[in-house]
Amino acid sequence: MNQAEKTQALTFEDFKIEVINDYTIARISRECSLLGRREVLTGKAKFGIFGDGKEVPQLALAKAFKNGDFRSGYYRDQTFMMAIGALSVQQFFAGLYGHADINEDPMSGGRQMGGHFATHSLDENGNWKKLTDQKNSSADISPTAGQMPRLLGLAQASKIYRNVDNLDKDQKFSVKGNEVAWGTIGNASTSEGLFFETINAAGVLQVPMVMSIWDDMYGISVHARHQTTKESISEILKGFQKEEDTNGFELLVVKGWDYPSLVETYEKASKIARENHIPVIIHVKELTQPQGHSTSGSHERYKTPERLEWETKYDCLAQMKQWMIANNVATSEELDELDEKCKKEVLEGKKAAWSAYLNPIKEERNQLVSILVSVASNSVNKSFIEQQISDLNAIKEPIRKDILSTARKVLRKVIGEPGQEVLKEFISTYFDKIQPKYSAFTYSEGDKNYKNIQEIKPIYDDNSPIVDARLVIRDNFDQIFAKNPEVLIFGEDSGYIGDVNQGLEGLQEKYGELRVADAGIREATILGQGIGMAMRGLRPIAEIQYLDYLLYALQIMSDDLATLQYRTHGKQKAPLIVRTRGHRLEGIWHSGSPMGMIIHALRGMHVLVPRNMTKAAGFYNALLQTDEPALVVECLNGYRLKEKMPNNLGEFTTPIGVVETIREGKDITVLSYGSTLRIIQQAANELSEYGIEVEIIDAQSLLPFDTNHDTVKSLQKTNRLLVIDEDVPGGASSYLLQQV
Ligand SMILES: Cc1ncc(C[n+]2csc(CCOP(=O)(O)OP(=O)(O)O)c2C)c(N)n1
Ligand SMILES: [Mg+2]
Repeated sequence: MNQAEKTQALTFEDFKIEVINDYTIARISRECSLLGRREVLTGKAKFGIFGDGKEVPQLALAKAFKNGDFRSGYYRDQTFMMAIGALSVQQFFAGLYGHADINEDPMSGGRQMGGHFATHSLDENGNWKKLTDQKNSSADISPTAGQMPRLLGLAQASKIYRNVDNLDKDQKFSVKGNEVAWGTIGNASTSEGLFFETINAAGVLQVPMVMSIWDDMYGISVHARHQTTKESISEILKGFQKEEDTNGFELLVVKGWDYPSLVETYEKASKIARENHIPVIIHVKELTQPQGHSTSGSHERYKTPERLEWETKYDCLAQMKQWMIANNVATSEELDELDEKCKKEVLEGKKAAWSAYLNPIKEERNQLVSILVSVASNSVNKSFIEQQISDLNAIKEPIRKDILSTARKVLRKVIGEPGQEVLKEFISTYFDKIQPKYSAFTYSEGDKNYKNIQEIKPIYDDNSPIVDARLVIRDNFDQIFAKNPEVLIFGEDSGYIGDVNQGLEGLQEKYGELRVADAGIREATILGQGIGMAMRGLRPIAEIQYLDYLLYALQIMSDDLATLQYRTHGKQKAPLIVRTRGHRLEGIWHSGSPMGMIIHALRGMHVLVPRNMTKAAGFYNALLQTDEPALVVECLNGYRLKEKMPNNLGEFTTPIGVVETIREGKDITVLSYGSTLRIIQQAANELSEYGIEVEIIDAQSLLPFDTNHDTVKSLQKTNRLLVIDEDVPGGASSYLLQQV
């Protein structure tokens, strides 16, 4: 061999190794799906939804995926997660078993079903890791297409980092905006409005987003003819294609079993999106679902024999194998041997996951049993307790409920005996130890929790002018933008005219079109822009024009934003501020105050209802010090009222979770919030003429509410409570009553 031949041979060797490595990952992933289904059907796991039939395109995606990039996808992506090194076989099974330990199931610590993937953006102390040094996956949610709005924001962050100065000096989140946000979605889920809303917005914004559509012609049992016009998503998306001198998308179509074409397509897409910030859609056709949709059914019920036969032949792994043999990458025998090896590896990983899941519980059982043995020795109920011990020991695979209910059954019998105290102690320490595994991180548990924010009062002097209240909020935003380069705001009419009530007047001119931006009329994706950008270290403020229209975004706030810290066991966060305005009852949609609906949907967020613009400004200043998502509802009829301009704009804070007594009185406590307070104050003045003194409390913060219990203290004094608001009967006022 001469040098040239040697180099060529070497390159071919490298190529072979890479392809075999790819195939191995895909094969292991397939074996996980096959064994995973069996684990569910034999009762070890409750439900399984797997990535079989979608392995090969995910290898191609993983090859094009670089450090700093983000995925926003759905439950089919296990092969991708394995290929980027974020999911091992043992972790895959830990997720399937719902192992309540974030070190065992790094996707969610057992909080989500298997198939909901995530990487860790935060360290043990809740601080950002260097996201540009790792491959990132935003945490999946179950609602189909729910990953789309967030994807838009993840992509937009790159655009902001590339074009706004003085951001991210340490390159923790971005290296010059070179990161791509990769979306995945099933063909049927493209029927959702969120899909189309996101595609349109990405075309307008021109952000580095690559959207893969895994097309297997079905959504559970429902065929493409019921899902998609022309039965082809790429056909109908053609109008979004970029032409010379227009914005738009690059649109690529590729067969899901064609490994070399997939690798080429993904490389191309990556380059277009990364370098030029042009979004790309990849329609990956001819995929299959070898085991059907999930463990809840079998696809023989709805696929024809011809379709099933086609799926066997065009199974992407079978096709990749054939291609490898045809191209001398490996022989058929070598691949069969490799398949066997993968199968063994998966079996071992599964076993390890099951022991890791079961052993701590067995250990807890042993602790209880040894306590019960000693309790029994001094008890008149000895034989009853011994029976309980033997029943508990007989359970081959105990769960925590078995342990706790045995402890309680025995406790009921030994009331009054010396064993009572030991058992009570066991039960309460068991709860203290175990409960956080299931409930921690509904809110941030780091030092940026709202409880750590100091209250700073607004400062006035004799010369403080009295102004239209909108100027207080505007000048406060001005300070916020000047001080914090990572803050940006966007919404309908928020840019050029500075919002419908001119609370942002002149700020676009001052801070640029990227930081103070107009957005299309598309509330869900305005929210998604905020979520995605907040997940990449920016401090977005998403503006929803009126409270009445928050409902379009409520689903994504509830499912995605409010659950993020919880569902990742504190490993991801999106400290997004949502700004809106409402209250004042003027019609069905202009403008109501459906606060009950909102606070019940948004546990995991703060919901704040400032009564005036100074209070609102103080909330924004406070929220920027926390790392928790929040909704601020300004009073729609408050912008033209007069308020005194504070001297310390951008600094004073309104405390979160603390009420304010705005009038003292001894006869009745009236609790309210927002616009109604002014009416109540007038009524209180009238009542005073009749000798009735009303104590008025402004709730200000509905979630969390009154953490100092000041309302109860007032009630102890007055013995009477009236809760007033503009919501429907049984709405937020019922919540307040329940809290008090
Ligand atoms: C909003 C919503 N509606 C219904 C479901 C139940 N569901 C889960 S997956 C699915 C079908 C999705 O099909 P497709 O997008 O083609 O993905 P595939 O499973 O075929 O890969 C449905 C209806 C859901 N998770 N969310
Ligand atoms: Mg499908």
